[in-house]
Amino acid sequence: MAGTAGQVIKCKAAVAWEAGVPLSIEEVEVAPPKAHEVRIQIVATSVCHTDSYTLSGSDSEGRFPVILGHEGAGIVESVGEGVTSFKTGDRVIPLYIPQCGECKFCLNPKTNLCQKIRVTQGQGLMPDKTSRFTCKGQQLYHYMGTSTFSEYTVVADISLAKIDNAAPLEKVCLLGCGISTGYGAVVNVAKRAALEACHKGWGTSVIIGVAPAGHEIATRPFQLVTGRIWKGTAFGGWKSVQSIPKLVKEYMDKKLKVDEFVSFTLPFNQINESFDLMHTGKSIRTVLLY
Ligand code: AHE
Ligand code: ZN
Ligand code: ZN
Repeated sequence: MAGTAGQVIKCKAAVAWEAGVPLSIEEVEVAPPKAHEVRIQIVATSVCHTDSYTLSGSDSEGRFPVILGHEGAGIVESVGEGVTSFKTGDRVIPLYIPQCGECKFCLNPKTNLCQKIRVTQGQGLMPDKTSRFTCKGQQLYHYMGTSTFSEYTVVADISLAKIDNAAPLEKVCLLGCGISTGYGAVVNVAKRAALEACHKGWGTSVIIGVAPAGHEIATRPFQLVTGRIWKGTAFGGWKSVQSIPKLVKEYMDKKLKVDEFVSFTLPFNQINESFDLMHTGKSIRTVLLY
């Protein structure tokens, strides 16, 4: 076991104290993992539009103060009681859609939306309804079950994929959301994007983005009457625990491109700049290294 197992770890994190305010780099305390939880050292994380969406205050589930971040990769530091699939030193990618393997959703091949811990995850808490993060004496919320904007984070053991130990974490972190979502939407769910652009009679349009609470989308019924299919998907439809290691392998075998999506690599302290680079369209993804 690591020398830090069982102890509170003090480390660097980007804290969102309130909506609409830039993140602040703070020293936070990360409690040890409880039963069926894993504490991870995040080596690399990237920023996704959904982090920005939640930071803006538009996310109906957004809670503050919080440690955002859901696209990361790291190394297992220690595991809680009853964890059998992971050990210290394993390379891992945290999963904002878990795969418990036993809920009604996991047992249905039509969906990847495991619901085992969805309620507490949406509340910004671990499955036992508590948080592992504190800063300046205040409890911080978790985010999407991952909180990768912290040098150390704690996730449920069903929210983690073990990957090839040789995979470059500063690249495969992108498989935690963006690339998997876009790639999966195409290969698992559809071949086209906009409903208007998809083929009359059989084309499928897939919604993958997030929208502010209360916003709606509309189309002319004609588009559907004429056989076009309109659906949505999260995380590209991948059943996460079993699929992410395969996507990492596809990347290692040079069958899936990832490096091409990394526009910049910056030190973690420059996280607010990576939000700016994303908003101004200068980056597809900025990878942040701790
Ligand atoms: N809390 C949000 C939900 C936002 C949402 O749709 N999230 C996507 C992931 S976005 C990745 O960049 C998702 O997978 N959702 C599945 C789920 O169960 O939330 C809101 O707006 O309510
Ligand atoms: Zn995302
Ligand atoms: Zn499940």
